[in-house]
Amino acid sequence: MDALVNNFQPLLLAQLKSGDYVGFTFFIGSMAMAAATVFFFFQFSQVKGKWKDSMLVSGLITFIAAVHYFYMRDFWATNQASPTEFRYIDWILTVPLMCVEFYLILRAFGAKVGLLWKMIFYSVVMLVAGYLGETVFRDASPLWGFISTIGYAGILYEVWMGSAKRLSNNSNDPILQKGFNALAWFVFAGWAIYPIGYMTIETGWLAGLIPAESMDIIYNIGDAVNKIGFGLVIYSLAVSKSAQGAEQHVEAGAGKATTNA
Ligand SMILES: *C/C=C(C)/C=C/C=C(C)/C=C/C1=C(C)CCCC1(C)C
Repeated sequence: MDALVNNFQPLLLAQLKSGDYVGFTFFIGSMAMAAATVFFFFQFSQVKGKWKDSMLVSGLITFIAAVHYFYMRDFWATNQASPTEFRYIDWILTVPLMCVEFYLILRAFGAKVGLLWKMIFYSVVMLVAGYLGETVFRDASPLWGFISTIGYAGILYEVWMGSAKRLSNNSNDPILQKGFNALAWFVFAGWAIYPIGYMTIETGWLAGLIPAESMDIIYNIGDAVNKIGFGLVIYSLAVSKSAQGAEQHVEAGAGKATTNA
């Protein structure tokens, strides 16, 4: 029996200890992401046409996060240290997918792939700089945080003032605009949670004010708010637009019936 357990030791997950609150938030994060994924994939069949693409991407974002959270929880429980690599690999996959969500909802109103690439480029600058500031150049974390913020500002500019905003304005579609504005608020207020976590590291501007252990808690809260919240906005937009499409269909059908009669 002992031999059996020992053979399978590498497959057993590290246990969370009582009082390990950071570990708890990793665990809750993995469950929340998994539950959200099931929800988004199940709702896939409830929406019509191109809205299925948007729902699929929402589900992929939370699915990728769920898998990373599973690994991050284990890494944390084993080492009691931040799973920085898993964290940034998760972000480098999911943040561009969030840019894809913007592109998908604006595509019908003339969004070009160029807009998508521009937003992905800003995301990469933001995340690569953040990673370097947390790892290789930790002593100079404020400088790398600043470079990262330039990438973040680029995304903010696109969705609040740039071409993405203009496409939304020109759409003359109140449902789309409402959804777009909600997503823009997530990028402005929700994404601003992350720099707060970053600044708690020992070379950061908030070092001493907020304990450094809170970084992962802050990132975990940010991920739950942003990945699940973003997906729910897309879901409600997709459902409203699908219902509207169905209504127009019925109206068109009714019109035809009258003409025929
Ligand atoms: C699902 C994951 C998301 C939405 C991650 C977003 C991450 C950010 C907005 C990170 C931003 C950062 C800065 C603006 C400066 C400091 C370094 C970062 C990478 C934490």
